[in-house]
Amino acid sequence: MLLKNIILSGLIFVCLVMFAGISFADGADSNVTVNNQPPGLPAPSLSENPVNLVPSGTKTIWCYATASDPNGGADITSASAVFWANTTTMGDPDNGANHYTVASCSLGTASGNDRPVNCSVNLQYYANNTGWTCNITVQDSGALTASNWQPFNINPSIALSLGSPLIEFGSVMPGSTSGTQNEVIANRGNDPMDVQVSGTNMVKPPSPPIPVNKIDWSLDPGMSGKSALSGSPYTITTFDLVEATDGGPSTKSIYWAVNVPTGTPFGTYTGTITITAQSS
Ligand SMILES: [Ca+2]
Ligand SMILES: [Ca+2]
Ligand SMILES: [Ca+2]
Repeated sequence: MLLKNIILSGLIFVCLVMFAGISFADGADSNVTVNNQPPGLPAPSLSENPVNLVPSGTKTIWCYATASDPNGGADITSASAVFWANTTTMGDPDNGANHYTVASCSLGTASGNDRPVNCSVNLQYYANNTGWTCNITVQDSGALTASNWQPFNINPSIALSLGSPLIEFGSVMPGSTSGTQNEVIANRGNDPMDVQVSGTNMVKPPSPPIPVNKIDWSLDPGMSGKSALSGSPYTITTFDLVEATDGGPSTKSIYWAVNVPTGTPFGTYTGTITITAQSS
């Protein structure tokens, strides 16, 4: 009986060792190396194409795409973009007329392997009217990258601003000519421009008006080669005012004088001179 118990105990003991031996298999380590895979990027889209600029201001456009990464969308950690006119190359320095770099684009919320990328840029009003390219580059946490690009166009923008809303000829004796007044025209578009000028009679009812053709304009401060203003628009085709640059606005003056006919009653006469921008 005692021997049986000893043997039984021994068997039980052996069984426990075997059981314990099986349960030790739960502690084995597992190990796999997941490789970093490069991100992917489809051709981006533009928020507007062709782009219509804002005269005198900046126009914000977006170049955007949904990047993906086999390691999950969150593996995409940064994005940058370059917008350049086809008169330059991607590596050229930035310039408001033709080249913009966006060092850091915004990344959307990762979803599965995808992550939206949005690159916005503020284009100056003098950004060239030509073909452009937007290139986006995304990078993952392992510094692997993907790039893609999309062409787009910027429309011509023809616009001007006036240095003063009022041309004051001052006090003039009947039968004489006013001093010469200067109106500064600034090119607020992205292409060389001419101007069209027209005017109205200067009036002070019930007095007879000062006829519009008594107002002269010239591109010369000495009024040489002056022309009489008319109610019909006249295009000054030699104006040829180039577009602005990063260095500042591009301006040119038109000079004005009025000849007051003899017999004009005293008082203040007012009229309108219209100056509009034209494609040069
Ligand atoms: Ca990756
Ligand atoms: Ca241009
Ligand atoms: Ca011209």
